[in-house]
Amino acid sequence: MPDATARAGANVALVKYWGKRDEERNLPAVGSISITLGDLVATARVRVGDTGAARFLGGGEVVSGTAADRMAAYLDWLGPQLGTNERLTTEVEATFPVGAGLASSAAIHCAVAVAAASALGACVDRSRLSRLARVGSGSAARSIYGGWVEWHRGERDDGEDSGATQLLGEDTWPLAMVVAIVHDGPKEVPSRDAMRHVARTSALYAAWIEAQPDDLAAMRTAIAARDLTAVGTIAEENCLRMHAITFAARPPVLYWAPATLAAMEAVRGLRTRGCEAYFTIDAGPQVKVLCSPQNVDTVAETMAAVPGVVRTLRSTLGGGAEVLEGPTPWK
Ligand code: 2P0
Repeated sequence: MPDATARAGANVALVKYWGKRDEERNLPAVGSISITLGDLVATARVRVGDTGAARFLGGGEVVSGTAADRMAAYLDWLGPQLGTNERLTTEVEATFPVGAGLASSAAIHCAVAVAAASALGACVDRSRLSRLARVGSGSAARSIYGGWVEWHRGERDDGEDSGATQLLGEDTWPLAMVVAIVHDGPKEVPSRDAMRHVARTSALYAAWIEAQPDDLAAMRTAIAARDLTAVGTIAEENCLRMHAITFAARPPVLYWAPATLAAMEAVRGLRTRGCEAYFTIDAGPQVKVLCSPQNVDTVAETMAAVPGVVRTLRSTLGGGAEVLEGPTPWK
């Protein structure tokens, strides 16, 4: 039975994906820009034709519930896309908490897509793998590349123009991220459900869609200029706008804990003391802080001292998805 192993880094959006134009294919209502992390990594082993085994194992345990159903459906869709009708199964490991707003589904689905292509000996370039990963989880489209990555909204109904491209390599402009964990358990409202609910009920959703092209354009310019102040300022504004539309949903979706706000204040405090640092927050209460590598110790110590912060993780920018065992699907 052929099998292969691949790994992919989590990514954190600085201009965020929120809302879909097609739920089945995970076609986004807006483009997004992210950084790929080198130290928050998922590894997936995919087996072909193993009819007796569980479909989805995580950390050695059989995964059940929504995540397992979603993965099984994805594997059933992915196989024929890569030219097989045999059953695919997967076993994943992550170096970081899963399902807590740390982009685990992006890293996992991207690693699964790459491992499946490798296990099947398919010849698939990164651009197509990005689109294949997207169907598993939208943000997984971005984890295929390292460094600074844009996932394009696209216009086509079939999604063939909605994949990611790399804006800047991970070594071109090294930055660091500190993640302040304020809650270790799974998040309350999965982002997939929250996105649908917010799009349907938030009075601010239309304004979000309208503002996104300007943020994307400004962010591209800031990245090209390696301008941390501009990147950080746009990222904070875009993050707060995303959370504002979730607050305005009926009923509201509130991802923040009290410590989330305290951590945001601590980041602002760092800046007033001359340490450039900027926050972003995803579909969970954790606060992710972007800074220069030389400031990472100061930032991590400051975040660890915030009341309610349980612990901190650190990461550099990371490279694109890689095959660890098996043939590489791209040339
Ligand atoms: C992002 N998030 O751009 C945004 C910001 C959360 C907040 O992408 O339904 O797991 O699988 O496409 O990719 C999380 O949503 O959702 C996410 P699906 P996904 O990173």
